Amino acid sequence: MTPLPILYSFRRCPYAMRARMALRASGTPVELREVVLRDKAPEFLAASPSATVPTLVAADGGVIDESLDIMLWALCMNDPEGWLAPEAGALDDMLALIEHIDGPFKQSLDRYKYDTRHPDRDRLEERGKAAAELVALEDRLAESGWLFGGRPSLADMAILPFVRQFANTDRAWFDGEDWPTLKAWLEAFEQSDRFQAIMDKYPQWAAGDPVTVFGDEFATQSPA
Ligand SMILES: N[C@@H](CCC(=O)N[C@@H](CS)C(=O)NCC(=O)O)C(=O)O
Repeated sequence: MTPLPILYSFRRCPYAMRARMALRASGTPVELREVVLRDKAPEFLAASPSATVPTLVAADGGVIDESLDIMLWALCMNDPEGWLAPEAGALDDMLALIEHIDGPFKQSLDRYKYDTRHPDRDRLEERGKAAAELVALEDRLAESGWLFGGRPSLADMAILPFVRQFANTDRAWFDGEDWPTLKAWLEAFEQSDRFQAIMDKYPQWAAGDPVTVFGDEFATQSPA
């Protein structure tokens, strides 16, 4: 039997979340290896050039250590929900928006959330910059409910984990802002069966552990 692809993942990492969402949507089972960032397994360090999660090791040994590339890898094989072919706009439009969120938005989010690491920055100013990006998303969402039309696409699933991270930094403040469609969009994501499923908890992986199959409801633990 061909070995499963291996996904080095960390439950709370938004990059790993988006990769796990796409693997589920594409119906691609993987062997999940939970990484603890302050105690990275030697096998993970040997496999991942960047030593970041998520990292996927394909059955042919190829390594992908960028979350968006893992999403595209899975969805190019199988995309039953049409995440790569949105109702409105095209793949390039989605990639441009994702790049913007991964860039300026994520930078402000980090300076807001991890403000003690950025003593030279004003936390609330950074929150304001990130919020301006979310207001732009609200305008898009108000048109059709999702970022590129009336159903979820790659862009929604790549971006939502970061909006969630932003919201959770100060949920009371976030909930008090006037972005009703954005809030409904985030809530639909957080309440979805798929999101719940990708947030299952796994113990830290170590060599010799039984294989944890992620993406196959009927065989979550099978002997190595
Ligand atoms: N560009 C990468 C970024 C991934 C990333 O930065 N992941 C964080 C965790 S959320 C990480 O692994 N950091 C390494 C560390 O903390 O040692 C991707 O999209 O996969």
